Amino acid sequence: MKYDLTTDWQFRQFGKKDWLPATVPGCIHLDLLNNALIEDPFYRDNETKVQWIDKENWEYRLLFDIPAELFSKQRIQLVFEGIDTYATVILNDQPILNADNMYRRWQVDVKSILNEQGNMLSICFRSPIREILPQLEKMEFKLPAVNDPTAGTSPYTRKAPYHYGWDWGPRLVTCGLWQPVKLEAWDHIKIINQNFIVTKLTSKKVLLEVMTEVLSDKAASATLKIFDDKNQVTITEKIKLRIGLNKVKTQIAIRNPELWWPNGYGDQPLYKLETEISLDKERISHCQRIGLRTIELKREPDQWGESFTFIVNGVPIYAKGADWIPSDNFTMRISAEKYRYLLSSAVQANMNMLRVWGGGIYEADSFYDLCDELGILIWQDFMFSCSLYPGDEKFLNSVQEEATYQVRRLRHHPCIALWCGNNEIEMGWHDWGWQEKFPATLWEDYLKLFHGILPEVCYAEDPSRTYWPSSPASDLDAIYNPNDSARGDTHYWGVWHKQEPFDFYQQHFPRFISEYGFQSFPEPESVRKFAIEADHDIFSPVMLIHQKSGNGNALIKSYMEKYFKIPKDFDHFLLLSQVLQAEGIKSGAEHFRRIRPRCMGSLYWQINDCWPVASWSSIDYYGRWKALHYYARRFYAPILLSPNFENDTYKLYIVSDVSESLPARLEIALMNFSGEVHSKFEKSLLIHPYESVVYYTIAKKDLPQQIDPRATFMYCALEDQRGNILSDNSIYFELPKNLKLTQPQISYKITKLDAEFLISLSSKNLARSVILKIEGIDGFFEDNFFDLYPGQNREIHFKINSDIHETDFKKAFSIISLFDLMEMNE
Ligand code: BMA
Repeated sequence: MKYDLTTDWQFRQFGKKDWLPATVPGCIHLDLLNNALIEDPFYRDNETKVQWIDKENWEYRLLFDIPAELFSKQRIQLVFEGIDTYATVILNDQPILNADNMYRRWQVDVKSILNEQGNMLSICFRSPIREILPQLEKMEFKLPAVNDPTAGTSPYTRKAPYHYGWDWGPRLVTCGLWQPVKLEAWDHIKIINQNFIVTKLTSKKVLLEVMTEVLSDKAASATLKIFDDKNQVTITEKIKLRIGLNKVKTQIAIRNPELWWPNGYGDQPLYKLETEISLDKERISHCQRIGLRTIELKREPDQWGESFTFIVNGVPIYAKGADWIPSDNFTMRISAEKYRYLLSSAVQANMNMLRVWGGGIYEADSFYDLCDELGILIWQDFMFSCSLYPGDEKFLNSVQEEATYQVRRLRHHPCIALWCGNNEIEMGWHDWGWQEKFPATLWEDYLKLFHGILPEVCYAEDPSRTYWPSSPASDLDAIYNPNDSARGDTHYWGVWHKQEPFDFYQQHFPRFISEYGFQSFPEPESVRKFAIEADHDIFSPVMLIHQKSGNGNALIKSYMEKYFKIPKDFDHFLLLSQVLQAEGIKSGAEHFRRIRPRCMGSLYWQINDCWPVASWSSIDYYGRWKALHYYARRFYAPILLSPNFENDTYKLYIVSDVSESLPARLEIALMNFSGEVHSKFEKSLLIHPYESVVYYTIAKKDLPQQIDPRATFMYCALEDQRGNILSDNSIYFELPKNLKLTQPQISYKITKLDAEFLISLSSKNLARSVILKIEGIDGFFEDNFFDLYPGQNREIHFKINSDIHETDFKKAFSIISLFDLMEMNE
């Protein structure tokens, strides 16, 4: 029996008199905001004005009664799903808990302290900064913390590293009850956890080993029943319970199983398994939803080094996706709807894997439930990133508790593909000068944590999955260069951090690329939510506060100069930065797909944002898709037609993530920007399953001499047998800034349908990077940021969230293209 303690909380600053209403789950910043004591930290430069909060201590309290039925139970536990972070908990004047790790669940037996009425629960949160600073002063050196170079307290506290700031996030060091608080009560028995391991899987039958952990205060025989919602499983067994913790093992078989697949490879059927245990008159139950699949990480020697391929149900999967960070600095604001929107956006962009990056949080249950439903595999980092960590016993014990709790919480999800120790720590030690600067004992501490405790927890609690020590890493032992492209996963940051041009992606041949990225700004409508007119300059103080990657804005500008012409208009600059980012990542992503099976995964950095900011994201904080997300849908399509210029030759690759051979027609047209076709070529072909193959080549020297490379392009399209375009792409012979684009002559028609508008458009001449805009109307263009080829007709749907009159829509709607962004008509 459960009883939520989430209403009627109060809070105050330690030492102050008045109590104010608080929200649980919540955090101090949101409570101050809700009580109008601070302004929105995301607005303009407010972040800088709220830095005092994390130096103070804060008190929370709740006066509560409990229902008679719950009070009558033999055992009552007070359960905190998550406490952020240093807190002393007092119940009815008795100290019951000292918390120091936000990533674990805390539970305390409180039966003997509770009253039926008038209980007082109070919690004092100590400043996470002041908790550590005095200890730091006594130390010979501070542990490196890329995100927290000044105070340097972050690595010492088991609290989300990104709260202390990141190169896409503000510094907002929260405290509070960030997860639900409740009472859990029972009489004699309780199921505390359950695990399901697929021991055999064929298309006819799946065998599962079920481990049910039961807490009992009686030694007695009981009955265990397991059944499912599809009526495929019913087992009833007599079990013997001892006093204390019982691990009950059961086998179940499911005939004609429906297998779970990642997005793009099949469906995501899920089985809801109900377990009931009856002992005398007491009957308890537990429900768990699972998916039937096997997953392994295949690492075998091959001609390029060692493979790094995820295999699901025996099928090698090309992992397509991005890195995931927390979707808000104040995580309690992330609703299940927000998760659904973002994860559905990942699916719409043909993604099948996200990496939950190690500087954030272990996400909420609803996140993993949705990934199960949508077929998104999760590369799950443990929450350690870009720092070295303490190696003392207290810290290691705390991590062990945390990891055990998290693995046991998440292991039944079919979406989880891999446990990974940390983000970029092995790389930090090898490549960022840490090895030279710090004593070798820190490396020993590293090994204790990431090659000792974490893999031991994983093997003990979840032997069915691989533990991978770090991202990037090259092996289970830290013996190779962690970012070796011959083995393991790789992060490539030459583009962006080292200012290398986009075509440098093509010099890299990783086995699995788990990070590469390029920044852009959110679109004007999003920027207007945090910046006023006076801030509308990318180098204004407010815009620089919303850029956390050093000289990022200057970097965007210098890349833009390289490929495009710099817009004079601020809004146009924001939009062109998105086109720039999308073009850059497209060139990387297509390359990493073309080189399959050498590379078997592409995760770009990053899909989402935690606040409104210039960042590497493809969806901004408000949920608006940037150009990159529209591009991702194309470059991650199951069939990709990808032209590439190699050794003075244009090569047309077709990359397939599809299991069957597909008959298709390739069409290539060389034309000028007004649509006059110089030459045309067509070819029928069979697309090879799960392969990347060159189907057509043309040497540069064989291109007609008389064409003007600045005003000509090669349009390439791949059609299925019904004439639907599977993938199309174009070759331009010059950089965008050198093209002789002309003002697009776009005509369009708007039709109102049920919950959407249909925009039919075509252009007489080439319109590059067409951007459909709508001002002040909430909704979503199903496609955007595309090239409109001469004479081509396109139909784009705009989904509306509320009823809009056609005339209002027409007034708010406009179209621009690269020609306008680069202000070529001046
Ligand atoms: C990666 C990540 C993050 C960072 C990103 C951009 O390496 O792991 O630490 O935000 O780079 O610099």
